[in-house]
Amino acid sequence: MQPRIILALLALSAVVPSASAALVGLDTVLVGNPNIIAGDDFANGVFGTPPWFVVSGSPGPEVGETLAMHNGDFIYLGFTTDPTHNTVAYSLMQLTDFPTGSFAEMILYGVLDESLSLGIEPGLAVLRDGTGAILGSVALPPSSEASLMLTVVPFGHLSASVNGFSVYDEKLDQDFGEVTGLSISVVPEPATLGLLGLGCVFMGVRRRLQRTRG
Ligand SMILES: [Ca+2]
Repeated sequence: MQPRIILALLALSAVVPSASAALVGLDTVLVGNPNIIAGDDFANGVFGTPPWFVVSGSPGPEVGETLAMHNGDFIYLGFTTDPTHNTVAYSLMQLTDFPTGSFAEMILYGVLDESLSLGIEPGLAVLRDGTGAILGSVALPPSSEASLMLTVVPFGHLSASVNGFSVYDEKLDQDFGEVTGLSISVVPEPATLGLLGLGCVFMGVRRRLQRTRG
């Protein structure tokens, strides 16, 4: 990860509220093309394999095949992409214990400085682009478990679903290059804070850095 990105992540950590009590068990997380690029089944008892970057909070421990995510925990996984192979990116995040009042968000970051955020709270899933604009949403039946899927074809199709309920399934209006990173966050109440999107904050920091770099 580039030093500037690390600095951006550290800067973000200053604005994320500190951890509180609620826990979400996080199961398998994968990104693939469709060969697995990065992922973790959280089964080895060692957080950081592959190297997640802890932006805020204190995720863990890994127990069994789940990672405990507390309110305010935000972890980031960046990876090198290969434009000749990363034609499709799919991602999967499974929440095994997702109590009322929780909010969780999975964000894919693209090489074109774009992002896609799939956020859920019990009963509702919302997909947003990097500007925070809502691309789609769906009401969900009550469930303490959630399986989030985001599949992106660069310059093509985007599909997002939670527990099999479609949030979005059509061509993207805006280009989204190869996926360069994935973040997972669980944020405290009020849930509306989460729906505004930590990803938007993150992307704002990235954009400022891009401009600085450019
Ligand atoms: Ca692990």
